[in-house]
Amino acid sequence: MRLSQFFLPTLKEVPSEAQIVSHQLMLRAGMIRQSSAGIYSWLPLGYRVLRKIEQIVREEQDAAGCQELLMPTIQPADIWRESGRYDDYGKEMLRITDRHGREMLYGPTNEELITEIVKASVRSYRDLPKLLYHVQWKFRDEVRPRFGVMRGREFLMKDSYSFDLDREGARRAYNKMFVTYLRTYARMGLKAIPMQADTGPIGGDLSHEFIILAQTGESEVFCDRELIERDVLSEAVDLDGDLQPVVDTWTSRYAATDEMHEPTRFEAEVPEDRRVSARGIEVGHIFYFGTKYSEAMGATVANQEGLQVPMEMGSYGIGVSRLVGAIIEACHDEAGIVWPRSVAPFDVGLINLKVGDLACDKAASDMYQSLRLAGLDVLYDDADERAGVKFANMDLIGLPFQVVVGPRGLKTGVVEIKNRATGKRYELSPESALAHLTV
Ligand code: 5CA
Repeated sequence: MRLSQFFLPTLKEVPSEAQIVSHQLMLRAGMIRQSSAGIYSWLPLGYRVLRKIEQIVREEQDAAGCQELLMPTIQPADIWRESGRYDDYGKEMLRITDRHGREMLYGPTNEELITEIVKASVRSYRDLPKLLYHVQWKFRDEVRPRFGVMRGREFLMKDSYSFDLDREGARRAYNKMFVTYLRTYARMGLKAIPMQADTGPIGGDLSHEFIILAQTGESEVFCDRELIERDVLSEAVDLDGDLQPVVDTWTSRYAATDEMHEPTRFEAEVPEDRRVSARGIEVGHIFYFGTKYSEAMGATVANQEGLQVPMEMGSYGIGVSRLVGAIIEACHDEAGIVWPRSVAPFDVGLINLKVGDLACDKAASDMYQSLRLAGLDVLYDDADERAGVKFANMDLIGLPFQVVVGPRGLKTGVVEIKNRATGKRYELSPESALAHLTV
């Protein structure tokens, strides 16, 4: 993509309405624009990141045998009356009446709708287990939407739902999602720690929040340092095997949000030098709630004895749009965003320092072609701007690598590569630069 053609409305000033760094940087880097309180448009740069995150979430869900479908954003009120949540949900639910006077709502979550779908076609224990998910916009009329996409009113969530015959089956599904979540966040360059959690309006008696540590986190969290130091991606797990021992290695160590924190237990179980108390951002939440919805909505199957039993269910959410902000909270410096490679909007920012100079134009354009041929996503700064502005903008949008083509370097046949995360710079021939970036 050529910067001269790209829609990237960056801002020089820090917008006054933005209190936290991720919100400031998302506005400054031209990733989002507010449409009304807690509701945002995703501009091209931001949308690229959102899609990358979605893709990682999808790949890991698919690997766990979870099947993707798509449910609508608008739901009928009836099914929420059946589950008993229509009144309980209160003002957070956006209620709508259609032209025929039918009561509808903009879904804040999908337990009812998925139960309705599965109930209509699953009749026997032989049809189970089922693990289904979608990635869809939700609406919650939060009292205080704030921190940009971190606490929005309209936000993108991945929500999965499991249906099993019995508790053991439901536990297997829960464990599968537990392990899958750890991998999902690790692939985004995040360390997410599962913490025992309150179940709130979703209900149930087993629940974990996945929390990443960041100074601006909304909740205070307490955990054992060993959980932070684990390298999830290097641990091989068999998703079809018994995952309980793996889950136990996480849940046997202390980790709790302030709602669930027990100071005396924390001190008894965790040696002083390993006690971490920090702030955290909830990037996912998983629930086992058994037959809460299936019983209320009559979602039963025939078991091996031919008896009708309500299905055992769980639901599993990931805050896809919140993750964009959360990743920035975890990955930035004074100059701007520092994207982990796996979610970066482009792999490389190519800067032509002297647009209009024949040698620079040719070298930059050749480099642009070669990088793209090698399969990299490149943002090519071909705009006629001062070098200082170009560097500042590239640092702000935080692409993992910058390649700088300038007249001085070209005289000795080199270009410069800058690693955004480490700040290290290398002067290399264009061929070596290409090799360096495509390993
Ligand atoms: N039905 C369950 C699981 S599918 C559910 O709705 N869980 S939840 O309420 O915990 O939401 C799942 C995730 O969505 C949260 O962990 C959080 O990361 C994200 N989320 C929740 N509310 C918001 C919000 N207002 N803005 C942005 N993300 C949100």
